[in-house]
Amino acid sequence: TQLDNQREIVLDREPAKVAPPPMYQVVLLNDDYTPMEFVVVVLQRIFGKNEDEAARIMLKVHHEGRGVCGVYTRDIAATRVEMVRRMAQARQHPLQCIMEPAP
Ligand code: TYC
Repeated sequence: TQLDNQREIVLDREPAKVAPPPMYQVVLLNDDYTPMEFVVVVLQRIFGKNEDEAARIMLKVHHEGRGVCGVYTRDIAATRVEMVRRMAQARQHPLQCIMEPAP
């Protein structure tokens, strides 16, 4: 709190620990139409994966129905979800991307 912070200054204590922000996982969902190569490019461009890791995540989604692309603070997760949606829309692919609280 503000009062704790003032006491820290006056008494020269260590700062109170602050709570870590809530984290969100960005999840890709499988569908029957989006090309595998497009999903790999999305994972490379938007989530910074190398080709091997991107292919691994894409195949996990393909086989299991969903897969985590990364875990971020709320705003960064929301921005990346929107970037995936725009990239998919631009090519008319039905690729779905969601965010959910990290367990
Ligand atoms: N199932 C798609 C296909 O067979 C590939 C795919 C993978 C689509 C991952 C979406 O999130 C996805 N072409």
